[in-house]
Amino acid sequence: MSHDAIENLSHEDRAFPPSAEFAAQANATADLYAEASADRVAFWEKQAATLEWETPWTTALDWSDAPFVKWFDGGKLNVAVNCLDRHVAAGRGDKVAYHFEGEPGDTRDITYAELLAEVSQAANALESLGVKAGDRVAIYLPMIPEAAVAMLACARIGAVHSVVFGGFSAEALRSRIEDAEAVLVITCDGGNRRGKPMALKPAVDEAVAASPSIKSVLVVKRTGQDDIEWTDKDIWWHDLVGSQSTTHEATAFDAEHPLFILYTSGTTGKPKGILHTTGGYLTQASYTHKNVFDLKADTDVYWCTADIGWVTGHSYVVYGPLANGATSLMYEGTPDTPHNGRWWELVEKYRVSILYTAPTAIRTFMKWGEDIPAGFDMTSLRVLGSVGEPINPEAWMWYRRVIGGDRCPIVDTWWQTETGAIMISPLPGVTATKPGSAMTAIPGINAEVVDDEAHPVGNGGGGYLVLTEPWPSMLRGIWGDNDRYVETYWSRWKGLYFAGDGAKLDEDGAIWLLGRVDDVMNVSGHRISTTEVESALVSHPVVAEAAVVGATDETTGQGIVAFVILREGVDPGDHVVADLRNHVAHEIGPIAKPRQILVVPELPKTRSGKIMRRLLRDVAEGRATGDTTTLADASVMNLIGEGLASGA
Ligand code: 6R9
Repeated sequence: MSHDAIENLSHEDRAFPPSAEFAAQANATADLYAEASADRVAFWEKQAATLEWETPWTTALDWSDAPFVKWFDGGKLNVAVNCLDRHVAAGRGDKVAYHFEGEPGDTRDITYAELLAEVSQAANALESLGVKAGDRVAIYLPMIPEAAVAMLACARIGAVHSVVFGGFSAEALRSRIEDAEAVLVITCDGGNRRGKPMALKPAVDEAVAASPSIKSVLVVKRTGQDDIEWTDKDIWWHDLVGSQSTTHEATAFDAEHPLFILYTSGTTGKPKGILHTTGGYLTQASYTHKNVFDLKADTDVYWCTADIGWVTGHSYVVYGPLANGATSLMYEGTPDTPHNGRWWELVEKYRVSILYTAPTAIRTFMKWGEDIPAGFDMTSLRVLGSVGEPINPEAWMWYRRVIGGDRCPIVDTWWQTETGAIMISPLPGVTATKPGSAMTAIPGINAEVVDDEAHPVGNGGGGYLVLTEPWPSMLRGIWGDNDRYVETYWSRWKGLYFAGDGAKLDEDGAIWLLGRVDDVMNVSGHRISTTEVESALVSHPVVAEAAVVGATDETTGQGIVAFVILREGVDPGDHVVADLRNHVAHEIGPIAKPRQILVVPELPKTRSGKIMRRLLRDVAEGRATGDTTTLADASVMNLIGEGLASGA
């Protein structure tokens, strides 16, 4: 496979340094970069030492069997003890760990002491079912407190959890159970979604019927739907967990003991079970959460809107915040129920000070209009985060102005399921941020942008993002498939981790993520990223969201085809398409002018908000659409088809 480096086309001059006031109180200062580059491994040892270890490690980093790594070898710790017991022991048991808000408006505040008691009960319950350290447990739950309890109970007894997003199908659940040979499923009757109960149990019944490895199914009662079927493997959570002792003696596990598997889609059909372990993972989740979000555990109310079915939910709803003793908000439902201001109502109600969400959500709010957030008091906010996709400069500016009141630093955080925790991000009290750039690798992390021959492209160049040194929270492999691990991430260039993302470096050395390399188009020999064209489209006042794909073109190799959603109230009119084509040509250059622009009502997205360009490519090239099982909402492709048929 040979490609020319990506062309560095667009240009951004705006920069937003932190205020002197913010910088003066920030957890992380510029010294952190100097400290980490002076001795990277010693730097990570210092971060690891902020956790509670039962036995200290003997070797900080063992990279002798690369790309298989060991961090903090010889050390022993318990993740749940670090997330719960030590805070309670330090007299912080009455502090709220989660403010839970259900979609119907039911609420529950759970303190660290209460969470510890509940996790202890759940740990006892798992042991009573015969679950042992190293066994795999599938968790298939909506965003309810029991999801965090179930994960922590597994961690406490050394069982390996595999969280499967509640929106996934029975078949997706079954194949993940099979791959990990899970012995237990933790699920519930259903969750609340857009004002209605959404049943989960039927999918579990179907999956478990075809999964001989499953011995029991633990069922949380959430919606109280009375129409659920009951099998002889099913046990009510409240019966079994509720009757256990609220204390549980935790044992410490090796730093490299497996903590969880999380499946992520690969380029081929079979999902990859990304494996994370204990000590290094918790070290980096906790360090990044404290420094990237500037967490002040005593005063902040932190809200990461991610679902626990996504890695962001693992590292930044559960492990990072709890390791740091934070108070978090957890919300069950969708942003549009019962009205489009629900999130901002929650920010006002709980005085949320740190908000971490995805560009897709921000662009949706832009489409709904800024008068909605304007109706709420959001002066409590002080740090804003973004993750999941490149954030277009226009969405970044909107986030800063409308949500952040022009006052909050934005941290655009690049990382992956595989990296376990944040890798590239501004530090909010240090970095002068540029709208749309994740800026630079955080202290302790080494990233580079290289060309086909693995040569650094240098400032002003474009190519592939690689990581050049092992990091504590890196994946330890793909469950049951070491060869695929080496092949997927380490075989393209020796000694470099290939992330699969295109990136460019600007004149100042800031990193601009350009999307997955398979999303890069080749138009008449120019390699143009979908992200740049999408950002140009979103910078036009009538556009709310855009997705761009390269469709086979007889003359140019690939032609640029854009799918756009217009902002609320905009009339598609006669000129819009022509105006937008010219706008892109003006913003980037005539080479990037889309061959075709289609106005659509929705875009196909995965659960974590990533646009599935593969499906749009099918539309653009006039094919039947391929596998849609990972779509968050499977009806979207029909909407697009109908929109196109009606002449949009
Ligand atoms: C955390 C998460 C990983 C892929 C990654 C990249 C994209 C994530 C991004 C970003 C640009 C950011 N991505 N954060 N692209 N800027 N700030 O999203 O994990 O679901 O495994 O996806 O997401 O393409 O390679 P995961």
